[in-house]
Amino acid sequence: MSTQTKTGHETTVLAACPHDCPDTCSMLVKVQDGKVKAVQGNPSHPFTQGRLCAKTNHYQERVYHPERLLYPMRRTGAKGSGQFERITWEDALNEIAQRWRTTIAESGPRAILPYSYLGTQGLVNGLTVGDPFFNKLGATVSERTFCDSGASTAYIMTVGPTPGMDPESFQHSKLIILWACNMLSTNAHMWPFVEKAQRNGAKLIVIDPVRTRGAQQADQHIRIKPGTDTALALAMMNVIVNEDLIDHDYVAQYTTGFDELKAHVQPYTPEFAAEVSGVDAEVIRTLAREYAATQPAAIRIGVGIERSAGGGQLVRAVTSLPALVGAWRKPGGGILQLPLWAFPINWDGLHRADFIPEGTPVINQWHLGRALTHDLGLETPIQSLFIYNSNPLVVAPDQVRLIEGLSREDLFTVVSEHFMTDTARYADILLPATTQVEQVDLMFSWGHFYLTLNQQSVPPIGEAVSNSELFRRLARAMDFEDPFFYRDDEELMQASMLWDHPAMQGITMEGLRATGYARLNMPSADTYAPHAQGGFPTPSGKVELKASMAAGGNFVLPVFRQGYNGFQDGGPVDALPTFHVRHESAAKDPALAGRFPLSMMSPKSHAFINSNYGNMRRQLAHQGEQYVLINPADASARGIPQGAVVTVQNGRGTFKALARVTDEAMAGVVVTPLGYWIDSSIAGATPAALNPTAFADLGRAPTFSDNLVEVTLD
Ligand SMILES: Nc1nc2c(c(=O)[nH]1)N[C@H]1C(S)=C(S)[C@@H](COP(=O)(O)OP(=O)(O)OC[C@H]3O[C@@H](n4cnc5c(=O)[nH]c(N)nc54)[C@H](O)[C@@H]3O)O[C@H]1N2
Ligand SMILES: Nc1nc2c(c(=O)[nH]1)N[C@H]1C(S)=C(S)[C@@H](COP(=O)(O)OP(=O)(O)OC[C@H]3O[C@@H](n4cnc5c(=O)[nH]c(N)nc54)[C@H](O)[C@@H]3O)O[C@H]1N2
Ligand code: SF4
Ligand SMILES: [Mo]
Repeated sequence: MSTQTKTGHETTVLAACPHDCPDTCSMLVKVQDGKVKAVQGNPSHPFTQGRLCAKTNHYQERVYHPERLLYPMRRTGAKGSGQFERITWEDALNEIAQRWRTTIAESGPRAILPYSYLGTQGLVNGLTVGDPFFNKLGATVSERTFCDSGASTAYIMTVGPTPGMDPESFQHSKLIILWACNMLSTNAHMWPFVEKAQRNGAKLIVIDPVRTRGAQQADQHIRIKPGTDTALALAMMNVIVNEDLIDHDYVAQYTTGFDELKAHVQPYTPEFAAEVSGVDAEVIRTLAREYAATQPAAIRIGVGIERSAGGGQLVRAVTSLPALVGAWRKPGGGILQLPLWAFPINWDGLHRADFIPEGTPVINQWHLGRALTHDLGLETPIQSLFIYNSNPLVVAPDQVRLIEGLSREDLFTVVSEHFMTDTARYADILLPATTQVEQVDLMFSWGHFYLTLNQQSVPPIGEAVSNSELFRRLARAMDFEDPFFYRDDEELMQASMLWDHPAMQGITMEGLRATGYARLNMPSADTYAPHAQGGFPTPSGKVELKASMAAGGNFVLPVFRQGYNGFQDGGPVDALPTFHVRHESAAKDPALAGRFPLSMMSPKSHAFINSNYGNMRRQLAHQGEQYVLINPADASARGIPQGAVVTVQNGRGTFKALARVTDEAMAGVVVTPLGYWIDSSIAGATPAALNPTAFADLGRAPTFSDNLVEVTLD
């Protein structure tokens, strides 16, 4: 297909879905008379296969939404009131530059904090777009461990930054475990490959506290108490080792630390794991035996896996399993974490960490509420906040303190957004951002091996600008001289990849313009078995059952912190995968568990993507009002009928939701989806009000599944 196909007055543009979603769909945009009429999935793309999803099927409704922010605005009412007046771009930029200059003169640039994540995922407008600017400015560094930081740290400690399995190769698997992965909602385009394997006789096992859509279609659903999976994984190893189900040759040639692991897993018997996790000991034994015997066996871990005190060690344990049984030997065997590692991205060039002045402090983004309310003991308190590509009031924990911090009269806050989000309401200056059809971008994927080009379909609407243009304007306003800050989007795309890398062989911008996407130069999924003969990118070149990297202590990968390197937070790390009790549990804090006996999780919704679409009618109708899944036993013990308004609370906060009494939730666990806005909530709060700021053991991941609450009838 060419870049643009014309039929009558209609043009089809090859584009890409912008969202922070593993599927990175190739999107066809239908344009008529300068307006987007419709979008659809590209039928020729091997992963998209012609379908988008419930979130983006009608992307044009987001683009032309009557509440889109189209002009810069200045706050006129109280913070949070949402009252703004239109101003010019010139006024907005002058005001920002003048405020920042005053702050820098009085307190230094560290009093300025950027806050961003993945409103859009493109290499031009996404994760790193503002990093060179803020690094050069000398602002405090934002540590963005929003997603997969704990799992990535653990995975890299075990097998190195390998792409791992090709998701398309799951069709060749004989046994598939979806481990804390809600695939039918969060990674839906991978499902056909899983389904194909299942049709060919593979056994599909889902390990999740919730009876998800996938669990309902699985051959076996193993229900597990949140945050206890490490015990299960270690007990699987215990069985595999003690019943001698290991692949001796693979273990001998391609792993380190096996003897120590063997001794280490002895106390983790199936009985021990059953007691901790609620999974029957016989179920664990059978799982271990089947997993070892049925090759090639594949494990897909979701991001939800990392969100408890011991989430990092859990990923260490699960990532160790394939090597023990030789699962890596054939296509369709091994583990899939982030295929992102396959993409030769020019991270150093994108972040420009070399601009960061020595000694610049770092604030983890889960601590924004604490940072803004002077609870972190910062040497330079934060006086100005610049938020783009993120909606912290919904996605970050500690909502009550965050509102308090954002309400500070002395805080100068700028927000770049599509909509007046809960966070945007607290801005002093609001800046309008373009949507994907109004900009160009080059997209990596963290769910498949295709690089995708998003071409522009229509001109920017109103005075919206892309994030890349925003940072060019800010550089000009702050008198940056280096031409680096003024590169156009074409140059930015060129600079974003390491084009000489073997994985990019045969891929050109010209080619991408013609086809929209290209598979990285890798073997086809039918033959791809990257570690059939070892070759792991770890210090030893082997699977490190005993991790040599543990010696350096806990760390956060530079990609999660504006490229800032050389950091260890000093916390000790177990070299062998070890079970840690949840922070919030009867075992650790009986008094807390007495007051708040239910475990709350706030995973992804089906119809929103994080908090995107939480304000849109179609997706709200699909998703229903904010609800909480509660098991019939827990509901009846509290006199809660179906559909009742309930209050969910703990020591950090309270929110209200509609009770959905269902055994989709296991007893003792309540589940409430992420993405609803405070603005449309029943009582001015969302689950984020209850979420903890505690870190998991590795990579400073969040602990949203490690959260005790009580639910009462209103
Ligand atoms: N529809 C939709 N799709 C999305 C997103 C979205 O918001 N909506 N967000 C995108 C993003 S940013 C991400 S990171 C991915 C995340 O994709 P996933 O990781 O699949 O999604 P989550 O909802 O975070 O968690 C997955 C599952 O983990 C389970 N879980 C939670 N804690 C535990 C535990 O301790 N043990 C076990 N075994 N299971 C546990 C949850 O019940 C849930 O079913 O999805 C992406 N895709
Ligand atoms: N309770 C709970 N909290 C979670 C999670 C969970 O499962 N449960 N998941 C965590 C995970 S995995 C993730 S990835 C994070 C997600 O955290 P975020 O990436 O902050 O999530 P979003 O809510 O999607 O916020 C993105 C915002 O960017 C805006 N935006 C979109 N495109 C653009 C653009 O081009 N320019 C600008 N300037 N703005 C744009 C959108 O309108 C939206 O308001 O949330 C984390 N928080
Ligand atoms: S949100 Fe995900 S599944 Fe939906 S169109 Fe975008 S990339 Fe595809
Ligand atoms: Mo995420």
